[in-house]
Amino acid sequence: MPDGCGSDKDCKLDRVCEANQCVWPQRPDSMGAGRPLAWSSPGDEAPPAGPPAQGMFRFDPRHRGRSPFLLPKQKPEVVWMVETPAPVTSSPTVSASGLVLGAGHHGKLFAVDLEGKPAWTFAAADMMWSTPAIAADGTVYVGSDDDNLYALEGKTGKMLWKYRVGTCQQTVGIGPEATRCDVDAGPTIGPDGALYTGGDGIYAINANGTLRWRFATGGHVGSSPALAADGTVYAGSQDNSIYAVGPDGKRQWEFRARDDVESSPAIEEDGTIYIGSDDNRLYALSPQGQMLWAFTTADDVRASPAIGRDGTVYVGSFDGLLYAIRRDGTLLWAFRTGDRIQSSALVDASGVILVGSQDDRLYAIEPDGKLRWSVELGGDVDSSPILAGDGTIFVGSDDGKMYALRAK
Ligand SMILES: [Ca+2]
Ligand SMILES: [Ca+2]
Ligand SMILES: [Ca+2]
Repeated sequence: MPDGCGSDKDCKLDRVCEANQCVWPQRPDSMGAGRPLAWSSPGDEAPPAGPPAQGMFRFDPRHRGRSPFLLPKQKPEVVWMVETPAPVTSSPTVSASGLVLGAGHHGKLFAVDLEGKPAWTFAAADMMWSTPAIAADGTVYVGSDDDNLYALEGKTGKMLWKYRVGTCQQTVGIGPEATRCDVDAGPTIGPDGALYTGGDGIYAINANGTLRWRFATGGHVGSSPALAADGTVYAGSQDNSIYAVGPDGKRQWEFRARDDVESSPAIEEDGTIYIGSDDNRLYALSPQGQMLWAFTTADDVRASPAIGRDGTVYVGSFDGLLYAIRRDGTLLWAFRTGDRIQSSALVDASGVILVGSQDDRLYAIEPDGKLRWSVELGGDVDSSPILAGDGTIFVGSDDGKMYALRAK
């Protein structure tokens, strides 16, 4: 009786004990699905009617990287890991039914339970950099370098459909034509279930796998689109531009950075868009596409910014520093790690920041910039960590492992 329980205390995460079984409490809305592990924090805009907050890259369509949960005070330990033969750079995702999903460069999406026991795997024809997304109905979406966006049945991993992005003549392997149409971006799920991702442009794909619109760009889009409350879609491209695309798929504006934009945008409550570029800058743009300020670091900003509840923006740079930047674009503090930062930071409910570095460590940093703890893993931590309701942290590493860490 693995799920047997006498009280709610016997149940992991936020499950409750009913009839001696640990079950997910029903959500108070009409969705019918089990309660997600996280919603956007109180005071945020109402969450979109659908996906749980950790059901996609950066937790929700605004991409603020805010967790409603608390990071452990004490240094956590690895409680289990999933081993794969290739780096895991995408961010894990936790489903409302208690599956942890990871995707790796070995080309597979793997689903394990909250104790790391394998549930299913799905193999694509090429590497996966994409963070899996989970819709309210349990459908799992992930992209692959084989140029497809896949929709999978959440319980079994069975493929429901695939959508081929672009018309690249070579779909797999390396080289410009093999990579131009890669689906690297973790799909963003909109309130109506539409999926936003990138390839040889920005794509909006209906929940049934048909194309809603494609917005052509001059370069590959690896940036995961962010979706504003009014339906505007923002994404960066390797053509150096940041685009705003209307719900109709038409261009609203284009902002030119000075180098590739691999970072994914985050949208502040007032509509300000934050995004990094290989030109070493973090940009703050108005909803009309005007530059409010640019903060210059010493190397590429590929990570996606997180926005704290007080408006502080947190982003790492290839210069090895995690920056905390005030709303006006001035530096609050910088925290030095031992190598490049590609990982996008998470902000917990009390403002503590969690980020990985290529020095192989995962750092928890207090809101004042002081180190709380760090944990050494087996390789670069480019993956963006996520946090579950019981304080468990899930993160991938270049050593091929997806880790679960928990404090005693
Ligand atoms: Ca490809
Ligand atoms: Ca650069
Ligand atoms: Ca390293």
